[in-house]
Amino acid sequence: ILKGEAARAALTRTFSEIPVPDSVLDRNERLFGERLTPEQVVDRILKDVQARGDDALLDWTERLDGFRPDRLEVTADELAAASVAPELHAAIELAISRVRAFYEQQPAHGFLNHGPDGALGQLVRPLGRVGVYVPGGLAPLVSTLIHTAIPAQVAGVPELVVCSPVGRDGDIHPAVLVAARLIGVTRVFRLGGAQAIAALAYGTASVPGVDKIAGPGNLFVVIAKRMVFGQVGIESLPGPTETLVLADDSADARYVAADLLAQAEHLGAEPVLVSTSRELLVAVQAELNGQLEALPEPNRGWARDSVDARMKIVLADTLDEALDLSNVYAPEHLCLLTRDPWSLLGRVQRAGGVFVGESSMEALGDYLAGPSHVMPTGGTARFMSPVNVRDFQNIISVVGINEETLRRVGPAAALLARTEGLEAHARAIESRLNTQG
Ligand code: HSO
Ligand code: ZN
Repeated sequence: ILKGEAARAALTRTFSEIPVPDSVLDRNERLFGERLTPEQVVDRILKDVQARGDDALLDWTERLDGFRPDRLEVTADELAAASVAPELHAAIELAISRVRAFYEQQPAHGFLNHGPDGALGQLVRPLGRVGVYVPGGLAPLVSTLIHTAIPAQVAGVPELVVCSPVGRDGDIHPAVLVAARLIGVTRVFRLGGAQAIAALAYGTASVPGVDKIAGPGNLFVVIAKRMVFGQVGIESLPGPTETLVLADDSADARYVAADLLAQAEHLGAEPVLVSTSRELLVAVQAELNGQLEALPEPNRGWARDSVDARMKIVLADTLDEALDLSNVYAPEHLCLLTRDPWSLLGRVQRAGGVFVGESSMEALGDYLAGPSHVMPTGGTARFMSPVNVRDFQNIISVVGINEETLRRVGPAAALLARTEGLEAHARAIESRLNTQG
């Protein structure tokens, strides 16, 4: 149990490169005959896709994912034929409609104000084509497709392109295809990893290049996104997930433990518990062990790794100190399990999402509470926001100054231009000042 300065130090993030597990280097050695870093592998993939297009996509998919798809693109017929059990179909529809209803409330319009200066404003336009990466390795993340594509669609993006690696059973999970169809995604490709990011960034004969790529991914996906940024927009670089549960003595230890474990079962996750009650901390630790044992494999193993390797337990003197520590940590998810959670909201400064009270568990937010579950990780909540409508729009500034205003402010602009040594700028401004009025 951490306290005071030690707690603050444990929750303060320091800059770190993405850790590369030995297993990745071992695998690279097997595949390439040398211990290439992930950056070196990604660099090869990006260059090859740029040079050889679809052939490179097929070759890398075969080499890295162990299969060679007959066709990269899911056909319209396959998309139409995908089906899941009726209850699951209804759950997907419910999630889509709730996420859509949430983003339809986000103010996202421009303005054009005709005033004494003339007209000044911002036009807001949707991006033309957005690529959504849907991880598929360990779990088919149908929710991630919904939580990324819907805000883009609400933004007005007309074309959504989805890339997802095929799972163990040899194809993209039907639930992902059904969600894509219900959302109205234009095109779906059986493509994962860095090669998918390369395809979306550069475009190939079969995969259209996009304006921006959204959605989380594994180490190789994140590295590829970093490398293509600039060529194409990147919505974020989500890393391993983290949750900070802030609880007082009124919290139910069973719920606290359950929420920490829901977090812990994500690979590499960091569960954090901050409480003002030592009794609660002790009770949660006992609960946690019990609930962990009761989890089936492989989830138990994943959760145990997160708990053993990364879980932090903090005792705070006051709720104020607890909030202060949370703001330092800037968690992706902040769960408030206190007597009066709403009273704390005003003091939350940095977090991806706040989950207020017992019936708003983070796991619900992962699926269908409303806001996207793609939230800033790793302390990036200091400067980033959850995926939202604005990520998929651009703003065009409108300048429509009238003559009268030009006469008033033009001389100052010309002076600034000369200060910068830019004589032609000054003359462009003054040419109008001399001829007018
Ligand atoms: N909690 C994860 C997202 C997720 N959970 C998807 C389940 N499915 C990262 O925020
Ligand atoms: Zn989750």
